[in-house]
This record gives sequence, C-alpha cells and structure tokens, in this order.
Amino acid sequence: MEWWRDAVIYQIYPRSFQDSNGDGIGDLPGIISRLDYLQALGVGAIWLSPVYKSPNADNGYDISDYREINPEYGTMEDMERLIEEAGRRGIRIIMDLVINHTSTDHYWFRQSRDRTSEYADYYYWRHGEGDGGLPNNWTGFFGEDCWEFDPERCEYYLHLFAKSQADLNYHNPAVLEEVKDILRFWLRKGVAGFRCDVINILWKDSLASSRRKLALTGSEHYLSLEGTHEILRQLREVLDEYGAFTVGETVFVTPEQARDLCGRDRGELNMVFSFEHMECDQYFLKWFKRRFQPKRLFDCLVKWQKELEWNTIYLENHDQPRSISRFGSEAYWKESGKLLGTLLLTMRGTPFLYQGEEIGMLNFDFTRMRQLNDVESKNVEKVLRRFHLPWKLRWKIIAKTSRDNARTPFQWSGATGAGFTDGRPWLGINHNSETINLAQQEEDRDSILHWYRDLMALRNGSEVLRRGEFVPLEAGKQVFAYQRVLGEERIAVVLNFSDKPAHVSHRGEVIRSNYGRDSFDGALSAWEAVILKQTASPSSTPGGPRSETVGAIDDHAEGDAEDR
Ligand code: ISL
Ligand code: CA
Repeated sequence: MEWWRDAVIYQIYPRSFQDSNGDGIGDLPGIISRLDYLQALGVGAIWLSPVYKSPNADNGYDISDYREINPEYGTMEDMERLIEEAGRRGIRIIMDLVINHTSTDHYWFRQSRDRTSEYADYYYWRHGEGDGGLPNNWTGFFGEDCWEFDPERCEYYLHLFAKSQADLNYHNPAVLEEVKDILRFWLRKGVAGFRCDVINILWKDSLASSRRKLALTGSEHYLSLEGTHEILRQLREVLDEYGAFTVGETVFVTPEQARDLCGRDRGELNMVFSFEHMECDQYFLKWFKRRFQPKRLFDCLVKWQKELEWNTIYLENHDQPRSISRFGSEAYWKESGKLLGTLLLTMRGTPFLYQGEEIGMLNFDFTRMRQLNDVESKNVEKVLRRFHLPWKLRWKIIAKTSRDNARTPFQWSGATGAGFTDGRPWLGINHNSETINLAQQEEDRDSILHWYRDLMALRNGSEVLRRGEFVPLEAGKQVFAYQRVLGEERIAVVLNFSDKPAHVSHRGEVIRSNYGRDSFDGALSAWEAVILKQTASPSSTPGGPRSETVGAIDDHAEGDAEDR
C-alpha cells in the first residue's frame, strides 16, 4: 500500500540529466537510456521536474500546456515509453504538478485577457491604486513586485514568481475542476503521483496590502490557509481513485502546519518538503548566508524527526546549492560526500536523492553572470545592483546561492560534454567533470557512488532502517548520532561533521564505516561516518527515548558495556 514509505525517490532535472540527440538539452529518450543505471542504484521512484510544454522562463515551472510534452524533451510517446520502461524495472514515475501558476503563454491566460471570455476570472486581475500604483504592496518570491500590467486588458495580474508565471485564481471553482482533469489525464497514463509545487500558497484569502516586511510582504494572505486545505481534500478524492501519492513543496511551514497538510487523518498530502533545515546556514533569507554550524542543522533535523510521524528527507534539489559545498568539505570531498549520503539514507522518512548527489557533484564553478540561466539569480542580481552593492559582494551572494549550482549537466564521464551531450550544453558543465564523474566512480570500489549504492541496498533490505523509530543520541558542535529502533533491533549512526577528529562513547559492531574500519573504539577521523549494530539494553524501552531531549555525549553511555 504505502510503497512510498519503503522507497528511495530520485529527482531528475530533465534538462540536465542526459541528452540523446546532441542539441545540448537533456530529454526523455536520454532518461530512458539511463533507467538501468537507476534500477541498479536501488531507486524505487523517479520525480521528474516539469516536462510539460513551456516557454522556459523558469525551466518548465511556467507551463503553457499541461497535456503536452515540451518538444525539446521529446513526444508523448516518449513519455508513455518512459512510464512503461520504468515500470518494467520496478520504478514508479512521479510528475511535477505546478498549479499555483501557469505560463502567460497558456491558452487560459491568453483568453483571460479578454474580460468577456469564459477564462476572464482564471487569474487575479485588478486595477491599480491611484495613479500608477500597483493593486497592493505585496512582494514576490524572486525579489520583484508581483503585479504586471497587461495593456490588452488594461489591468494588472498577480504573479508571485516570475512575470510570466501568473497566479491562478482558486476563488473561481472552474480552475479546480480543470486541475482535477489534468490529474486524471496523467493518472490514467500510469503515473504514481505528483510532487506539488508551492502547494501551500494556492489560496489567497484577500488581496489587501499589508505591513512592509523584509521579504514576502503579503504572505499572511496566502501561506497554508484553510482554503488550501479544502483544495487539497478535493484533489485527494481524485488521487484516491487511482491510489496515487503526493508530496507537497511547502514554503515556510512549521511542523504544526506540516502535520495539518500531511497528517495521516487529514486526507490531503502524503508528505511535505519543509525548508527549515535548508535555512540553517542563513540569516532570514537565503541571500544572507551565515557560516554553517553543524549543530544548527542537527537540531533542526531532530526537531522535524520528532514532530512528524513521517516525512521527506532531503539535502539537495534543483533549487538548492550542492550539499558537499554547503554542509560538507570540498577538502574532504569523498569522506564528507559519503557522510552526507549516510545521513540521507539512515534517517526516518522517505529519502529524496537529487541527480548527481550520488557522485558528489559540487557547486558550479562559474565566474560571471553571463554563465547563469536562473531567472531568480538574474532578478536578484538586479535588485542588489539597485541597492548599490559592489560587484564583488553581489557575485559572492549569487555564486553561493544560485539555483544553477545544482542544475549543471550530470557528469557521466570525463569526456568533452561529460557524457551528457555531444553538442553544446544548455548550461555550462563543471570543470571538475574530468575528475568527478560516474565512469570513474564505477571503476573505483571506494567511490561515493559505490557507497550510495551499497547504503541503498542496505536500507532497502533493512526494516529497521526503513521503518524504525528515530532516537537522537547526540547533537553536539560537530558530532551527530542517532539510533534507529525496531523491536529488539538497534542501529546507531555516528557522524563527524568536521575536518577535526572527535571521540564519542557510542559503541557497537561496525556495519559500515567510510574509513573501512572493522571495529570501533569511539575515535572518529575527519568526516567519518560509522553505522553500528547495537544490542538493546534492558533499561531502554522501544519508543521511550523518543520523548527525551537530545543529550550530551556522556548522558548516553548506556549500552556501552554490553556492546564492547
Ligand atoms: O528556490 C527557492 C529558494 O531559492 C524558493 O524560494 C523557491 O522559489 C520556492 O521553493 C518555490 O520553488 C518551486 O516553485 C518555483 C520554481 O521556480 C522552483 O524551481 C520550484 O521548486 C516556481 O514554480
Ligand atoms: Ca536533447
């Protein structure tokens, strides 16, 4: 039934995965040609970032036809073949569902410009305030105003993202009916479910101006409101006809709001992508980076592990910088890559692995704006310029945060084009592709790739790793340790997030070590990750320790004596 509790889900950013025809753009036949690779890796489902028809202002997150495949990626026949070929390998396909907005190229929007058309109210159209003023003072996600004037209709339309991504108006019931039909269309083709883009902002309760904030002025009028819950319940009815699964991308959610969106009894989503752990290395907004302090990440992960019965686990996606560059150490690239993989694959929840993470791909080494494609980076650079920030500082901010860091083509080999394309890639290939690539790591038994493959097999074959309770043991300045507990079984994971060595009191029989150890005396080298099999101590009752607060090293010496 709930297959998604047992699977590792792999995210593909189609544009950058595998090109099959030399035009420099990844495509569906390219993905099909790599299904054997994904099957051998141990993937249970693929989440495809959007492949629908789109003018690509935001690389597919601006959809102009929900029932057509972007010709750059292939045809509907290719898509059907992908679903079938993946299914044959035991891999489900999850589509990206972007229903907060459509492209302004969408037929609905084009019709909507005419006030007499049946689509007139599909979007939020408003008059400006006074002379030249916008309908309200809200600000958008990409650092701009969120109203654009349309000369044909002589009104403004709302766009919380880029100018060409117009927000749909769910106060018009016809819009939701359209969306239900789109779901049915894809479910009938055999997709297993949807990743729902910015799904907690669908419902806007009013378009009133509000008090100016540093960012997202107006968001109290649309973040996780009851109207959105109602929409999700209605969509669930359709999804249930097909036994389909959903994961919602939910911006700015608290654990409490997340429970309301994906709790078992709610009949809405199955899980959510929360953002709090992605914000532990910033002040308020991602543009204001702060030094990464591992403890902040650990505390946040523990909080979410405790607060939700089940949720997603992820360290990367197409909007975030690469995790080694961010939470690991490029100097200890291999060790920290394996450590982050261990974290991803041993916590409780459904792991989402982003393409390239399994070979330790790093942030893009671009040096100028010209090399970027990301609409968000371009907009933000403009805003920073308006604030007269010097180029050096602007660049520092963009280089660390640009979404293109994770969007460079997959590094399949050390050849020109990195095995991704024979042509000119749509976005630059990282210069490190000569050393960091799949072909090299297939040969090297000690590679990050082999570590992932091995841990995925371990997880797929271990009920305690898939379903066990999460019990925090230690969340210090550099060491994160936790147990997974199921009945009598106990597995401890000990991770040293530092270039410096560490010492811990946890013991057990070594199942995996990224330093190849076969016994463990508590000493951890730089970026060392060990997985230990422990025996249950008579004093600890299963489930009991879950309610404990995260203790310091010495508070958790229990079980030591026995395990040694
Ligand atoms: O990327 C972010 C942080 O830099 C977020 O603000 C992001 O815009 C937000 O998570 C919404 O993301 C999703 O919807 C966007 C699209 O650009 C993203 O790629 C998508 O993941 C608009 O559809
Ligand atoms: Ca292509």
